[in-house]
Amino acid sequence: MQKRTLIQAALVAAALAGTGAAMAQDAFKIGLILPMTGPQASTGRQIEAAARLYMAQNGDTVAGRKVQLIIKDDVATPDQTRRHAQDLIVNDKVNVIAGFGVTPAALAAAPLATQSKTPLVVMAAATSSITEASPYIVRSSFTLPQASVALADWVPKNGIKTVVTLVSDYGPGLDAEKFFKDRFTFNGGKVVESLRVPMRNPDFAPFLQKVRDLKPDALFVFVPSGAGSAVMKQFLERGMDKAGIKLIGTGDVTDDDQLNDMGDGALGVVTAHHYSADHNSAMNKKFVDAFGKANKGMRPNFMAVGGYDGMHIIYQALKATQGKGNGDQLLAAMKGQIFESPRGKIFIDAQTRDIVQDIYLRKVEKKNGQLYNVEFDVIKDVKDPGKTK
Ligand code: VNL
Repeated sequence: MQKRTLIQAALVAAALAGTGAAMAQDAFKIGLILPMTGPQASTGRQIEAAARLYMAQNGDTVAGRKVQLIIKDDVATPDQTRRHAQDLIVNDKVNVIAGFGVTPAALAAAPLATQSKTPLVVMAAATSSITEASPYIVRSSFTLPQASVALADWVPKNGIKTVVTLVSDYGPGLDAEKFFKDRFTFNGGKVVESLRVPMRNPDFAPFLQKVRDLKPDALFVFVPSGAGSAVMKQFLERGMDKAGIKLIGTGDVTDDDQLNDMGDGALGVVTAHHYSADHNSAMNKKFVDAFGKANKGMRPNFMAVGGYDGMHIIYQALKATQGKGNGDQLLAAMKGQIFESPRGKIFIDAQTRDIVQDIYLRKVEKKNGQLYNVEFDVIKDVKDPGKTK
């Protein structure tokens, strides 16, 4: 044989072998759509780090399939979310789409999940109604009603009778405002004013001035992850704490991604949430440790835990379907999962596809020179109070 023919034959053989190998272990693709840049970038950074940690700890081959992450930056903008979701489903032929840093992003992708029968795992966004936007949505994060109702039960038992609410003016903020107010009022408290700040580039100053003038016992705040330190800074600069107004909220405001840099002014702030990096369990200690080691000392926040658990839900579904499940079969295997998360035991309600979890009351305290949300009470197995059915 000519040298040339030999080379050609070798190339053909290699190509055939390549095809065979590719067919045997056709990758299982997870399209992760996250805000990697822009004001919500910390959410993307936390979730990407958590997803990569999960894969490093659990291997990147499941039931014989190589798992591949494809990360797309949507800058938390629904138009870009939709474009990426379309591209991932049609061109990359992903098996699952996941991530979704903000509510408008999750809602933008929902119809595409339905049309293509692709499971969509919401790892961050937390407006109650999201899971109703498509029967293919499963959530590993939390809902604002879960956290707000828990806080509204604690507050009136602790000397707070009047509250002003201050929320970001979009889905999760409106949920927080409504569910806090309804429960607090039912418990005999009074919301004297409800203020809403724009989601994008909020200037809290005029709102905080108004709160100072109204002088409630407490200010209830919801702002998305990443905006908490700006609120805290202006709250302290205006001397609101010295004027006797307590800061309370869902745990988004004392986000573990920023808390340690907020300074001692944050001490004593009480919030309700599903995850604290300080959560006392063997699994969480291991998680926080490994997360820090893999990410230059970064502390995981509630977004990270949503990403980590979302990956677990996907891995378990892939295992349960022996690596061969189509969209409907994967979705069926995601419903009803129960497992231990770094936050405690969690459960994916098969009926609603939403997460059932413990909600903790926490107070900012100093431990070994660092600020933490220290859990002091727990409400077990909280379903989303926002579900209408
Ligand atoms: C949302 C809810 C986003 C809670 C958040 O941070 C958050 C949302 C980015 O549903 O848009 O802390």
